[in-house]
Amino acid sequence: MPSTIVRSACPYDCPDTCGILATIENGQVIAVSGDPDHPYSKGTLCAKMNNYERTVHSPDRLTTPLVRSGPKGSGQFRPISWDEAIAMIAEKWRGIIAAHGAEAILPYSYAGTMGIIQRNSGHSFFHRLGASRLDRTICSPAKDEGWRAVMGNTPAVDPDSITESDLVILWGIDAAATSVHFLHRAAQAKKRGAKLLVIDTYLTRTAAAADHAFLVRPGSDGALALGIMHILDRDNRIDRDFIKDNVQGFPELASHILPEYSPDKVSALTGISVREIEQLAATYGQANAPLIRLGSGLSRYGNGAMTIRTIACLPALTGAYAKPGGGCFGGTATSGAFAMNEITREDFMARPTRIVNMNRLGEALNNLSDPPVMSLYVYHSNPAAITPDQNSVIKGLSREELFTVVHERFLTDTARYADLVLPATSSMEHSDIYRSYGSYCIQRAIAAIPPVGASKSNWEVFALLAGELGFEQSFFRQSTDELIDKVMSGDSPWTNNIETGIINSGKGVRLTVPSDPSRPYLTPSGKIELLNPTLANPLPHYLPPHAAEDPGQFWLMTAPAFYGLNSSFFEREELRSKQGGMRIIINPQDAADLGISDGSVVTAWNSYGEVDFILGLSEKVPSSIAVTEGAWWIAHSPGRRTVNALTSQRLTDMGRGSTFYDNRVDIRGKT
Ligand SMILES: Nc1nc2c(c(=O)[nH]1)N[C@H]1C(S)=C(S)[C@@H](COP(=O)(O)OP(=O)(O)OC[C@H]3O[C@@H](n4cnc5c(=O)[nH]c(N)nc54)[C@H](O)[C@@H]3O)O[C@H]1N2
Ligand SMILES: Nc1nc2c(c(=O)[nH]1)N[C@H]1C(S)=C(S)[C@@H](COP(=O)(O)OP(=O)(O)OC[C@H]3O[C@@H](n4cnc5c(=O)[nH]c(N)nc54)[C@H](O)[C@@H]3O)O[C@H]1N2
Ligand SMILES: [Mo]
Repeated sequence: MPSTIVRSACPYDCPDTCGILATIENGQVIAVSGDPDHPYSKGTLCAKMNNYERTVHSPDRLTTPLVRSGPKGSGQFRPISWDEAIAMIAEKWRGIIAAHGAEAILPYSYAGTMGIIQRNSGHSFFHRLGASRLDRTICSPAKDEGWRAVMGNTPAVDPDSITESDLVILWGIDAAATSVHFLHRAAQAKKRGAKLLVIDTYLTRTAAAADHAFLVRPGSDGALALGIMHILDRDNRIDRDFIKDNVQGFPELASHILPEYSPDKVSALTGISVREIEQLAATYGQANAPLIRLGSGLSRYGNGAMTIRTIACLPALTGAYAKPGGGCFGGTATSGAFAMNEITREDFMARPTRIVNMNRLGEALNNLSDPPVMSLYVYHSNPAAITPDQNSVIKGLSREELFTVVHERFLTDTARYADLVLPATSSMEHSDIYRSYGSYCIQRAIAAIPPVGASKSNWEVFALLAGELGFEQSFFRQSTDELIDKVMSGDSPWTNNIETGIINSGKGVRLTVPSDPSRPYLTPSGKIELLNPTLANPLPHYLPPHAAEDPGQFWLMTAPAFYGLNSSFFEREELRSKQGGMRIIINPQDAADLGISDGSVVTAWNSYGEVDFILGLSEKVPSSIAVTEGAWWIAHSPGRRTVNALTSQRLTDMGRGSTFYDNRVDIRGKT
């Protein structure tokens, strides 16, 4: 049979949401490449997606429902049919609901697929069931709250405006790993003569592409931003006309806060020399259209929202927000473009049910009462690997009386603890509509091949469960494509001038960001709010991170892997070996002081747990920092735990977010 090319979208949780072209032969994906017609990714893919067919047709794909036949966590299962699996879930849940109420059932999902339908397809079902709700705050809610504190609902600039930037600062983002198409644009800007700076805690791959990298002490970026603002004010590099018309609270910030943040004090807080702070402030102050690209790393601390809030104030001082190519880009928020209520169906809830913070799953499984969590339904997420405080999560998953269902493509660390495993389709096997958080593009994708084995999509499983439980709403009898049509049917200025035919053709298209030139800042005051009277701290100031007071020689950077994405892609042996195994990387001098050597197995530990890693040494990592990249699976780790056994359930200052980077550890040779 001749091969065909099918247009599709990358489903993973990455800001780029690339357009892909899949070559299909005999109902199998045999190759993928970048779609040159995609307006943002323009024909290139990352190192992980280049061989997506190896994930789709991996010999390790789950192909049939499995029921546990050994102790929890043993990974021993036997196959059963879908009919038996669905009947078993319905029967167990009926019993749990009768004994404890439906809130004893907890869904757990995040971003295995970013497609709007498959990602959100459990919401309507669990609302109708009356289950506990999950507060999905593991990624970057503190970043959103920090931005909102200053800019309200002001949309981010189009990342393509970078063509007009004369200074680009990649702040807390390893763009080479996590947003490679933005890095391409930044590198082009540099070629044109723009300056490219990186602010991070160690010299990442991204730092290698920059003119200069500033290495801060973890969690101290807010102080750095205040120090820059202090110098801009001191040196009169402030755009007073812009401030007068567009900014609320500069006089208060300048008189009450900035005087405290002298270069000396900021140097002591950040670990950056006074000379470098002066140099950074001067470079920023002299730039015409400086663009800050904010990552999420620096928001995953106890002070994360305040850090982002403080940095978001910076472009207001020089008027950079009004300059094409200037400002601050943290990510795009496009839910306004879609009729999201058509899929979430809050109205199916008989009453508002309990909300459980996903970062505190360990606490919820072990300690919640009234009712306790008696069943966990996990879909497109791998909490045993990616959720903080792994020991607590695994203790909870080990509870004999907990009925755990995991809907997955692979037998992940979480699936190993399931009572029932359901096989999931990959994005090649179901249709969906994709949006992006790093650009303003959307794309509709069709199923390019039949399901692998007996796998089913998220939506198909919820539709089956709704049928088995006798849910009366005809909503649950719709197809994925009908749902996509409904979500796209709204009358929205974002989509009104895109032809439906173009969206339905599967091409990536750009949304139109609604804007009103007479009201550029969508805050309550209509101005950029350096002073936000609705907050407990009306003015930004420096807050220390949680771990400032913790013991431990090293601050642990739980960074993204270049060859992995959270715990995804670790099914691919070639990517694991390119990543160099599950390593922890420290400065050679620190290793010499501890008497531990390159390539040996070491144990990192703190009050939450102990994890074995292969030791790596690099001058790119400053003293007292330890870097580990990727959320590895326990099966591929040198010990019995992975990175999140060292992270905590503590939350951010606003947004109830995760604090993955806010930890310290000690390291010793493995005994
Ligand atoms: N290859 C790859 N791509 C990914 C992912 C992945 O795991 N791998 N994950 C995806 C997901 S879910 C997300 S949310 C995005 C996240 O991508 P980003 O927005 O880039 O955020 P992070 O990757 O969390 O953190 C990026 C950087 O923050 C740095 N950092 C940590 N603490 C501090 C600090 O205190 N100050 C400063 N200045 N820097 C600090 C880290 O060293 C790291 O280099 O990427 C997505 N893309
Ligand atoms: N140490 C540390 N931990 C982190 C982070 C970090 O930087 N450091 N990053 C955090 C962040 S930002 C995030 S967003 C979270 C992400 O956490 P998760 O959203 O849990 O992401 P993944 O680890 O990629 O796991 C997704 C799972 O979904 C499965 N899957 C894919 N498609 C489908 C589908 O269509 N249906 C079903 N049922 N399953 C599917 C995949 O096989 C995979 O096992 O991790 C967080 N954890
Ligand atoms: Mo994320």
